[in-house]
Amino acid sequence: MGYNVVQKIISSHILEGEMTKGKVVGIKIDQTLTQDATGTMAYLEFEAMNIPEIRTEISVSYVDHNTSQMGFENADDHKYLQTIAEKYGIYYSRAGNGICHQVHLERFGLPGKTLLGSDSHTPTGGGIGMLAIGSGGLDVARALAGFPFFINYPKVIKVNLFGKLSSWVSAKDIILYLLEVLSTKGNVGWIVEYGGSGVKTLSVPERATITNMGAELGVTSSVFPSDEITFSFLKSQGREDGWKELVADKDAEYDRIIDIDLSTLEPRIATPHSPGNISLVRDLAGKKVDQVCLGSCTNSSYKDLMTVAGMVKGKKIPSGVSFAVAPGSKQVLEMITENGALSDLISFGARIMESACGFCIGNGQAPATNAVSIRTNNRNFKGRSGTQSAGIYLVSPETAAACVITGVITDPRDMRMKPPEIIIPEKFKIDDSMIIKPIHGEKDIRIYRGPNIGDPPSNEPLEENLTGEVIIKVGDKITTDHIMPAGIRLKYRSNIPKYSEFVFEPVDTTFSERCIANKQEGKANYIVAGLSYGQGSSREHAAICPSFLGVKAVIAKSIERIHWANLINFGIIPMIFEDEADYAKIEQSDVLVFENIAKAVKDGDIFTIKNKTKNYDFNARLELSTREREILISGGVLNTIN
Ligand code: MIC
Ligand code: SF4
Repeated sequence: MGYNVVQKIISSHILEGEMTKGKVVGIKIDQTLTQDATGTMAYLEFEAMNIPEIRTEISVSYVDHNTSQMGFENADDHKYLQTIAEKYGIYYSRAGNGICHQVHLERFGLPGKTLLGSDSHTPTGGGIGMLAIGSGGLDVARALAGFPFFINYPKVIKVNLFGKLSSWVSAKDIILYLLEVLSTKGNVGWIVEYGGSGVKTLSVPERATITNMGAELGVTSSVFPSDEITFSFLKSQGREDGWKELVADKDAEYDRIIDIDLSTLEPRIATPHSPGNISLVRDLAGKKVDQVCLGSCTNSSYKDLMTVAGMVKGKKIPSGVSFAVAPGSKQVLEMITENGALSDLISFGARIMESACGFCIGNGQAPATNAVSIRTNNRNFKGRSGTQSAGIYLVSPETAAACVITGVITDPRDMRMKPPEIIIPEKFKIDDSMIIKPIHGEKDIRIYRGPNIGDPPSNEPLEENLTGEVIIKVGDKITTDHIMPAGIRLKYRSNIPKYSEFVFEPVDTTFSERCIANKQEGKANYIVAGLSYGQGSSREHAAICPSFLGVKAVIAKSIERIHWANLINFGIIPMIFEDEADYAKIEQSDVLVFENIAKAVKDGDIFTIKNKTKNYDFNARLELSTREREILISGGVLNTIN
C-alpha cells in the first residue's frame, strides 16, 4: 500500500515509535516558530534546559501578538526575545514585520518539512505542504533542544476537492463548510489531507487559509500536497530552490473521505460565539453591522487585501460602520502601498492597523456594547474581542467587503458588481530587513530581563494521596480564552504570579483567590468540565497558571489535544469520566479524595475517586502514555529535564 502525504512526512521524520494508529510516535522537528505571547515562557523554559545552541534547521521568533506597548511590559519582552535569539541562533522577526504564520509561509516554510509552533494556527504551513503542528511553548522548547515531538499516530481524513469555486465564493467558505460538517469538537487525533482535482484551483495563500482554520476543527494538522502551484508561490518569494513535489501515492489509503464539490459552495458565516456555528450569509442578510475587520493570520494575504481594496475603490464607508484593516505582513503592506491599493482602502474610510494580530487577539478595536462585528478572523469566542456583549461573525474577505460597503450583512453575490480581477505578481517584494539573522558559534550575549519577566514556575512531584475541592464546574467547549484571557491581560504572559490572578476571569472572578486559599491550607483544587475542554489557543498559560494556583487535576468528558499536552507538561492530571452521567452528579465545592493517585498514574487505566461530600465513588480514565505518566509523577516536564 502506498503512502498519503501525511504518512510520507511522518515516515521521513520518525525517531521513536511505530506507524500504527493510536500509538505514540516521536518525530523530528525541522523548524520551529514562536510568537511573543507564548515565546517568552517557551524561551525561559529552553534556558532552563542549559543547551548552548538550538538544534533545529531553522527557528524563528516572531513579535506579532503583544505590540500595543501600553506600559513597559511588551517592550521589555521584545528585548528579552531579541537577546535570546542572538544568543541561541534563532531568526528574530521584529514587531511590524507581520503575523508569524503569514511571514513564515512567505519566507521560511518548505514542503515536506516539519514545523512545530507555539501557536495553534501553526498548521497554516500545511498550505505549502509542511506537516505543521501547534503546541505549548514547552514542547517547542524541547524541539529547539533537539528532542522529538510526540503525537498519537494520526488517522487521516482525505478532503477530496473537485470542481471550481463560483465567483464570490472563496477559500474561507471551504473551511467554514468543513466546520459545518465536522464541527469544532470530536476531531482530536485526526489530520486532514486535501486532495483531488480541485486542489490545483487554489493558490498557496488560499490553501493556507484552509489549513489555518483546521485549528478550529481541533485536528492535529491539515496539509495540502506540494505541486506546481507551490513551486510558483515559492518562486514568487525567491525560494524555489526549496521546492519538492509531495503528492499522495495512487493507492494511498485514508480513514475517512469527505467529498466537496467546490462549484456548489456558497458564502458562509460563523455566528457568535463559536467558529462551528455556521450559516449561509444570505440567511442573515440585512442585519445591521457596526464594525468590519479585515486581517488575522487566516485572511491577510496580498490577494485578500487586493480583493477588498478592489471592491471598495471609489466608494465611501457608511457612517455607522467602522473598518479596521491589518495587513498580514510588511511584504503585503509594502506591495499594496506601492500599487496604490492602500490608498483605495484609506480613501474609502479604512483605519489601517499595524501588521500584527491586533484586533484578532483583542488587542484594540474592541467593538461597542452589543455591536455586530464582521471579521475575517478564525475565532469568535465570547469576549475575545474585548467586548463581552458584542457578537463576532467570521467571513471571507469578499463577504467582509460587501458588509462594509452596505453597512448590513450582505452576500457578495448580491453586490451587482464583478469580482475584482487580481493579478498575482510573479515576483513579490522581498525585503527581509526586519528579520534579524542568527549568528552561530561563540558569542558573548547578555540576556535582557525586564522587571516583568519571571522564572518558569516550579512544581512538586505528585503526592501519593490528594484531598481537595471541585473549585469550578464548567460546561462544554470551554476555550482557553475562558481559562486564560488574552486582550488587556496579555502583557502579563511573562509574569506567572500576576497573570494567575486572571484565570477564569470571564467565567468567575473569584476563581484565583479561592484556589489560593485552598492551596494555603494544603488542599488540592480540581476542575470539572464537559466536552472538548481547552479548545482554541495553544497558550500553555491555561495550564501553567492553574498549576501555580494548586490545580492538580481536570476531570472532563473530553479534553482537546494541545491543552491535554500542556496540562501534563505542567503536572496537572487530565482525567476522563468513565461514565458521562457522573458529570451531572458532581457539583462545585464537592470534596474529592484521590487515594493512591501516584500509583494509579504510574500504571493504572481507571481511577476511583471518592466524592466525600455526596458520599459516592466514581471512575475516571487515565488515558496516558508511559512518557506522560513519568512526567506527571515528576510534577511536570521541567522536573524531568535537569
Ligand atoms: C490565539 O489565536 O488564540 C493565539 C493568541 O494566537 C494563541 C496563542 C496565544 O494564546 O498566545 C493560539 O492560537 O495558540
Ligand atoms: Fe494572531 Fe489571531 Fe492568528 Fe492567533 S489567530 S496567531 S491572535 S492573528
